Amino acid sequence: KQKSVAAVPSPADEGREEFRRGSAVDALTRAILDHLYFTQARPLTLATRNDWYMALAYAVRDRMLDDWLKSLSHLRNRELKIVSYLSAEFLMGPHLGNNLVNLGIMEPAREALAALGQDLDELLRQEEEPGLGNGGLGRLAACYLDSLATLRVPAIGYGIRYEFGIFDQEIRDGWQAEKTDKWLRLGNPWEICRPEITYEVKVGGHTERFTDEKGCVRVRWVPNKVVKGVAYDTPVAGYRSGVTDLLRLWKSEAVESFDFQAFNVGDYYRAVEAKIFSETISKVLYPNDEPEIGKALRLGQQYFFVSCSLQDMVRIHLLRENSLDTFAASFAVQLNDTHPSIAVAELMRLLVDEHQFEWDAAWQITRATLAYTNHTLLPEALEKWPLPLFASILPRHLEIIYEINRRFLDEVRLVHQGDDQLAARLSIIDENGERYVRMAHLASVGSHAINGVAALHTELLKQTVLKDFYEIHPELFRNVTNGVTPRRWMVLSNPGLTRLITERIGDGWVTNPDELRGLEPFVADQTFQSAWQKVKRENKSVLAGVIKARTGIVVDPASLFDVLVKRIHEYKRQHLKVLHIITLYNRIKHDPQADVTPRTFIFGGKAAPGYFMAKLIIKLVNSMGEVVNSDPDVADRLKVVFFPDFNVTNGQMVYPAADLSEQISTAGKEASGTGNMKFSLNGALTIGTLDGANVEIREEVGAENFFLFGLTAAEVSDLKSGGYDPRKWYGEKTELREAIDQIAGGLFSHGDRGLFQPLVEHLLNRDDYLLLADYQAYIDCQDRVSAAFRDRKRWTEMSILNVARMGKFSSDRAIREYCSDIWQASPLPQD
Ligand code: T68
Repeated sequence: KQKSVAAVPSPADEGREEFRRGSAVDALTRAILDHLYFTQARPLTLATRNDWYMALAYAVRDRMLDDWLKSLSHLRNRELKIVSYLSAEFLMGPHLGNNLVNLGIMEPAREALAALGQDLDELLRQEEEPGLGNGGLGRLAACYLDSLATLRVPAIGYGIRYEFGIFDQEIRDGWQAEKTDKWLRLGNPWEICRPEITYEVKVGGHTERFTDEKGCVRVRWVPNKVVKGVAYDTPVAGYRSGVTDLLRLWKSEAVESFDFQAFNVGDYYRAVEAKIFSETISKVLYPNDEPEIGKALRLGQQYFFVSCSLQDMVRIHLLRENSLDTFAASFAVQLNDTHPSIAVAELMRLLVDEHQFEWDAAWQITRATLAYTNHTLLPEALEKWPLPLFASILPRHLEIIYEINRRFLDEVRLVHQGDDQLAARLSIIDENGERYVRMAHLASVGSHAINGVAALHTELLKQTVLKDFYEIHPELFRNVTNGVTPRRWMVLSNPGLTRLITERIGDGWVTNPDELRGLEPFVADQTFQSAWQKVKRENKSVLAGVIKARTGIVVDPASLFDVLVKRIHEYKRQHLKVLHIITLYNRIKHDPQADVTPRTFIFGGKAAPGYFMAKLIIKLVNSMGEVVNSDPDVADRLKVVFFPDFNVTNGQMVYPAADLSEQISTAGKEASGTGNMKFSLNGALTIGTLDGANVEIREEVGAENFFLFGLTAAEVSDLKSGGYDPRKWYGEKTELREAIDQIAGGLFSHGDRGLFQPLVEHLLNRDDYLLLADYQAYIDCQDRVSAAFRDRKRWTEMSILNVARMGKFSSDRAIREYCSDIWQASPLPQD
């Protein structure tokens, strides 16, 4: 028992140390100066911009601590279920601005800094964003943490503290060049290292059977390596909710005793090798938005963070209760795609091998705890691990998976007697040719709920990749349409629009965006329309300035900003957009007086470093842009920009400045999309296919406020099964043929016919994503867009209605659905 320390003033005493907690300008000023001196060890005269940024960040973090420590103490409260979001990626974006918004201290902080001769916006730009994710999936995890904290749901996001996040993209001679992301270089003021919260994780080796003291046969895993995971905690503040949740990321290190034996016999290098192996695990994010098949390190990363996280949950649970029987009442664990799906076998291992549970009891707990979100239908993107590789890293888990599979298939065979095909299709082990562990099957068998991320996606999931699972267990399936946080994606990134909206309808919409409907009465209001246009115009001017600075290209803020930003992928069809631009270019070339609506085409997005076709598409955008931008006939009516290094920070500038949002994936391929929501929330109109969440966005904003084109998912699959021949379309559509011939003929490659040959060949001979079939519909729809943009009043009305009707796509709504339909988790009571 601790001695009473009542005589010592506790830092938690209310009223004390105002400068550590207060949000008034002078409290903040004192706090910043204090950190500059005592934390950064800088006198005013020598402080760099980074010192100021760090001092401010620490001052802000201090203001999160009371809520945070309160939340951490709630973790011990057995009444409360904790949501545990397991994700290999958390694409948090810069923390400072978001925390200022959520704590409600943006303006006092600005004033405090101004008094100190500092500009808040400059310090906001100083932060290197933690790019610990590839794209939508990682960003979704970040939006969900924001909503969990805002809704006062106790939650922990568990992931990996990659030393190097997603690479920085540069464009050299039109090609993507990757630069290592060194986000930790200048320090990270938001995280707190917890050197006492560490777990050991075994790797490799073999298993042994032994009889325990009670006479039961048990299994012991004898690894050939052990690594240590150390917790790094980052607070995630809710929007004025009084709750701060936890992002706990694991860094891998060598265990203290690393290869002591080798050390003793003087084998220094072997000892150091073991250390290097340990530290490699959390070294770098795989920069691929598709799984990396057969990469041992990737499987090692997945197991590493899952094992640390589950061990941590077991520890927390045992602080609450004395038995693991009730584990599922303490934690709802969500698997963000299959990347953490090894959790199924790991939780079984912890319960059966380490805590002596009977198999059936352990299985019941495991399934009651876990739930699985699927994010893709692309067959090539479904994770699977070659059996020999899997066995060499996780020998015990493979045995457990065999046992899970045996029991599962026995049940299947019992109900569907004689259907061996069905059992083979459902099996966790793929036995067609080389043998694999199918992670989506493991996740599905081990979960009590399986969800897709948009209505269409969930339906297709039930009809395609998880059809057999749906047929045997329809009750497991749910849809939870994705959402994004209005705090980062409106309040922080679009202060002009936020102010305008709030002036009219108050600020309730920030946590209850259905209130945006209150804007509808103003759609036709002249003053409101002008103010609306002015905000958009200012956002466009800001972006134009940044574009000029980063690319040297001058763009006109009065032109239609037509934006396509997302990872580069053939199914997302950036090259369909290229065909559109070339078509407009040709119309001008054929008739220089042609009446074209001036447009600025803005592309952005990273290509996986090993994805050749995606990189070639980037080169094509840039090469085509050079020709179009410099042609005197075009006379600046069309401008093409590739905005380098699209990330969260840049997204915050781009979405608010867009007039038109391009969501043009082949129907049935984009699981949901979340960029589509960010655009529309910021008043851009969408041109899109009936894919992913576009379907629901269109339903909400109204068909008349959405530019729809293209084949439906059903038409896509019919066309493909009827033997699709892209050459037929090429032969029939003159403008299309002209554009493709120009790419092939070297018009955009200084006469080099070889450069884009792979792309052209792909389009003419395979065209997996049906660009040619959708081309004419796209062009015709774009012509309607051009006409609509000329009617400013009508366009503005459509823009206002888009914002007013987007409430559904708040991540708060999505999190409420997860809480009630999947997690059975509830908010903390108000204190
Ligand atoms: C995206 N997936 C979906 N994956 O493509 C998108 N994958 O439609 C959806 O809106 C979003 O998830 C959120 O649900 C991804 O972003 C990855 O980034 C990824 C990374 C590694 C391995 C596989």
